[in-house]
Amino acid sequence: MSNGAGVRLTVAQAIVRFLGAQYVERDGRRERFFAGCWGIFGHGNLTGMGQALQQHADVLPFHQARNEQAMVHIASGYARQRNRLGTFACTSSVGPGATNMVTGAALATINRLPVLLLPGDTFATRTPHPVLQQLEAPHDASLSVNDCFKPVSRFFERVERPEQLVRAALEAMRVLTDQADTGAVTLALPEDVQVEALEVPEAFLEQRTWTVYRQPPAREALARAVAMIRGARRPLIVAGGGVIYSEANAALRALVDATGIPVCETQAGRGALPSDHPAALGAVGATGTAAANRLAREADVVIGVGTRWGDFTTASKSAFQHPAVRFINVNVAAFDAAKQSGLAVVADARVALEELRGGLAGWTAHQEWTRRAADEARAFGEEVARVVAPREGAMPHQAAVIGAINDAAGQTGVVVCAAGSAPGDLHKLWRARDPAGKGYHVEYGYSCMGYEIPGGMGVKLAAPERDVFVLIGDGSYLMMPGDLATAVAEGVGIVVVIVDNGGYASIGALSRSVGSAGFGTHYRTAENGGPPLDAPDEGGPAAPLRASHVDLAANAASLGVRVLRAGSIEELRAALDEARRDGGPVAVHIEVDRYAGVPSYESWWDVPVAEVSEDDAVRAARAEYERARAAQRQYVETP
Ligand SMILES: Cc1ncc(C[n+]2csc(CCOP(=O)(O)OP(=O)(O)O)c2C)c(N)n1
Ligand SMILES: [Mg+2]
Repeated sequence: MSNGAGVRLTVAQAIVRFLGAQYVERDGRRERFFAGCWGIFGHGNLTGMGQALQQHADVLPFHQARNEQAMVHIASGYARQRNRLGTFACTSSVGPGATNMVTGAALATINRLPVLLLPGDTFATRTPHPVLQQLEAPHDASLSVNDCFKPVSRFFERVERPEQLVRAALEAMRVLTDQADTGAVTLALPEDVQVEALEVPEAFLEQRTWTVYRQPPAREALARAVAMIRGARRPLIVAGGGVIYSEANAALRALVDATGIPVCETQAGRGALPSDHPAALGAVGATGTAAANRLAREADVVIGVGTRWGDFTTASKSAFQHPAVRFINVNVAAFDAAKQSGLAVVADARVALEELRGGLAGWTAHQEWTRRAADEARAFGEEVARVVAPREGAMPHQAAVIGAINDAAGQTGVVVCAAGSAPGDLHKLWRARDPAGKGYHVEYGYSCMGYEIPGGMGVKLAAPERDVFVLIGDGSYLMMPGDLATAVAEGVGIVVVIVDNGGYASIGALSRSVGSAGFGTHYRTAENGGPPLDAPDEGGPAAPLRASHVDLAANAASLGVRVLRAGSIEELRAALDEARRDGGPVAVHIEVDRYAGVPSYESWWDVPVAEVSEDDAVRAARAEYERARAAQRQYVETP
C-alpha cells in the first residue's frame, strides 16, 4: 500500500488525524467538518481511539459523554443546525456501548443527518474469543453486535485490516458530505486493529476539502414542472427540511412573492417561510393548521420541496383530495423525488426554486386562491393567539407554555423537541420568526424520546450565539436525563423546559381516541393519590390533574443544573427570561394539565383500530376508523 513517503501511525491515530483535516465547502464558504469526537471508553476503544485522541487532542477535541445514544443525538442536533455541513465523530467500546448508538444511528439516517460512528469491535484475529460483551453466533464467526448498524447506516465498513483504512475513510467522507446520501456512517473498528501500526501516505493526512455542489435540475424536468404549474388553478408548495438545509429560504420567498403560490410546511421544513408572511399557511398534515389542511384538500398541483412525504405530512395519504391532484418533487435524492408518483425534479432546492421563478416569470396564481390563502393564514394566526392565551384560574396548559417559549425565543432563539404531545402542538402553534428558518428544531423523523436534551446541546454547540429552549415531557425526561450532567461539565447553556403532566399524555389521548381509556399511559398509582396503573384514565374533571410523584426538578438539580420552578405561566415567563440571561444550563419545571390538548384541525392519522373487540368504545372507534380510511389515496396517476 505504501506509495513513497509514509507516516507510521496506529490505525486509530491515522483516523483521528484524518478526521481533523476534513473540510467542507459550499458556495465558497469552507469550514471544518468535524467539530470534535464524543466518546465513552471501555475495552474496545480505550487503547486504540482513546490513546489516539489523547495524543492528538489538538486536531480533534475529545468530549466525554454520559450515554452513547445521547452522544449520537448531540452530533445529529449539531449537524442539523449546521445544515449538514458539519458534525461530530462518536467512539464507543464494544458490545453495549456500541449498540447504545444504534438508536442514534437510526435517527440520523431517517432524518438524513451526517454522523460518524466508530464503535469498537471484537478481535479481527479472533484469538481470545469470546471476549467480554461478545455476541457469539454459532453459525457465523464474522457476526458481531455491530452488524445491527447495517440497516441504519448509509455506509458500513468493518476495518479488519489496516490496509482497508484509507479507502474506508474516503468513502465515509463521500457519503457524509453527499446531500442526497448522507446519514449515519459506521466504521466498526476491531480493538486489535485500532492499535496496529501502518504506513499512512502523507497525502491521506493533509487537509482535504469536500465541495457540496448545487445540482441544477435537468432542463426537461424543469420545463415540465413549469408547464404543470402554469396550468394549475390551485398550486401549493409543501416546504420540507431540504429547503432549510439548502439555505433556500430567500429563494422560496422570492418565488412566492413573484407568483403568489401559498406555502405549507412539514416538521423539518417548519419556519422555511416566516409565519407573518401572507402566503405562510404553517404546518400541514396530521398536525397541520386549518389554513394549510383546507388548501391542501383542494390543491391541484402540489410542489414538494425537500420533503420525504412522511405520513404526518400527507395525513396518511388523505390530505390531498383533489381528484386530479399531481405532485412535483424537488429533491436532491432521486428516492424522495419519485414519491407520490410525482414529477421528479432531482436538484438542489435553492437552484431549483430560482430556476422555477425564472421559468414562471410573468405568471401568477389566481388571485382568488392567493387571497383565500392569506385570509386562512390570518384567521389561523388569530386561532393561535386564542389557543396559547393562559387560562384564567386554571392549571397551566402546554399551549400557553409554547406561547411563552415562542416569546422568549424572539427572532433568533431555537426551540428543540422530539416526542410526546409537544411536537404536534409546536407544529401548529409556533410562530416562526427567524428568516433562515433555524428557530424551529423538532426531530420528527424518528420522534425519539430522549433526543431533546442532547439534541439541544448539539444545537447550542453549533450556534452558541442563539438561545436554545429544549421543550421536554416528563416521559422523555425520565428516559435520558443524564446528559444534563454533560451540559454542566461542558458548559453548554441550554434552557430545558420540563413539562410535567404525569405520564405519556399524547399516547393517553391517542388511546382514549380509539376507545382504550388511556391504558398504561399514566404514572400515578393508588399509593401516590392516583388510580392504579391499569385503571382507565378517562380524562375530564374527575380525573386527578396533579403530575407525577417523581420530583423531576429535584432530579435535574441533582445533576448540577440550576433549576427554576414555575407554578403559573406568568412565573414561567419570568423563569425563561432569567434562564436565558443565566448563560449556563438551566432547567425550568412546570406542571401542566394533561387533558388540555390542542385540537386537531381537519386532519387524520392512520392508527389501525382492533377489528374485533368486546368493548363498545373500541367498536365505535373501529367504525370511525373505517370511515376515515376511505379518504386515503394511492397517488398512482402519472404527472
Ligand atoms: C424511545 C421512544 N419510545 C417510545 C415512543 C412512543 N411515544 C411517543 S410519545 C410517548 C410519550 C411521551 O411522554 P412525555 O414525554 O411525557 O410527553 P407527553 O406525551 O406527556 O406530552 C411515547 C411513549 C417514542 N416516540 N420514543
Ligand atoms: Mg408527559
